[in-house]
Amino acid sequence: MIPQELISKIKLLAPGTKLRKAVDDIVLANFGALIVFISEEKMKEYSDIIQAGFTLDMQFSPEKLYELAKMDGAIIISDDISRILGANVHLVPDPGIPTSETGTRHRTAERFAKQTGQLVIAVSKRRNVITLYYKNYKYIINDINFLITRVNQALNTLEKYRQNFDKMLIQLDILEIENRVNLVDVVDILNKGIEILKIQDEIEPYVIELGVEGRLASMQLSEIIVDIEDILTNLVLDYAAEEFEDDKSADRIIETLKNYKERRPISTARLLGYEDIANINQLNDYHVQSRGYRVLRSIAKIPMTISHNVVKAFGNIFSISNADFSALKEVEGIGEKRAAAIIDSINSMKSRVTQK
Ligand code: 3AT
Ligand code: 3AT
Ligand code: MN
Repeated sequence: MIPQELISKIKLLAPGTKLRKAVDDIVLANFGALIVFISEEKMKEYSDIIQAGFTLDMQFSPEKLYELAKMDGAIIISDDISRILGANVHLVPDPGIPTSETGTRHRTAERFAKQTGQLVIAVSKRRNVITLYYKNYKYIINDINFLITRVNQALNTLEKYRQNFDKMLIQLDILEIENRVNLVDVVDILNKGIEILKIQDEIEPYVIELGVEGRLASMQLSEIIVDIEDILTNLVLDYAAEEFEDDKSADRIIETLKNYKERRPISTARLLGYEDIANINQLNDYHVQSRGYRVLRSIAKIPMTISHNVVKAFGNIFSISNADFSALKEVEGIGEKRAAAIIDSINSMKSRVTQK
């Protein structure tokens, strides 16, 4: 996983930014560059390791950066990328700082970033590679075509996973209405949803790195993911062995599941609080009842506090699904509209039962 603080730096260099335009031109012209990002105040602070060269103070533009890259030495740019502060500068970071690079430009870039904690970009003249150094991180900017292929592959996988997830949800609706849910059904759908979130986490940095080139992918991604997190939260609220007071506790369980290397049905069941589940047979035969949060919140769009009242009044989705209009309306916060929304949701679930 790429850490968030590094992702924010990768973003600065994404296609569509002025900085990327300049760097792409430098690569095309086979120039090479060493670019340091630093605030004016910090420049004074580091006067011993940023030496000589030309002191400049002009507005940043990709064209100017490109022209300055024709010179030897490093180029200094303000860390908000608004001004060019210097060019033809010699950097002398502490030679005692370890570096794995060989060329002087890249060795200098890595050491400078480690010593100062600032962002440094090295463009290799020989290899046409853009490398970003920040603190102790080193990140080689990916080729756009590689990124696009990779992101599209992941999106295809995600779409298939989502279709499966939706099928499982419809199946769960039916089981809930018929009061035939077993723990294994819940655990399987939870694990499938977590897989989807994991793939999303994996490709998100690439989508960010793609910048404007990744806009379409970004839209597709949010389209696929939209409500997954909410559904998973509600599933945990519905089926955790012990009733939770709020979303936070449920989300903690989802985080823990995400961090598991592999998601096994039994360990997921245990995480939900079913600690006596020892084998798959037990999991398959363990009858559970939904409290009803998913149907109330995700399908009928009832707010949490009021859903909570409904769950308190009826206990589980099976009782809610058999409650009539007037019984629902007696619940605090449920008026005509919300009672109707709940009944509509239940009816559409019931119609699937008869369809199957
Ligand atoms: P040119 O006139 O461009 O040949 P220059 O004095 O402008 O020389 P550059 O900054 O272009 O020098 O560096 C050219 C190469 O010299 C780059 C690097 O391979 C080598 N070089 C520069 N400084 C050192 C150093 N301290 N130790 C080893 N090699 C160095
Ligand atoms: P290439 O992959 O060849 O572009 P490199 O890491 O092999 O990069 P070189 O030794 O070939 O690096 O040096 C290339 C240029 O990098 C020379 C000089 O313009 C710049 N450079 C190298 N060291 C420094 C430094 N300490 N400060 C400023 N500029 C430097
Ligand atoms: Mn070289």
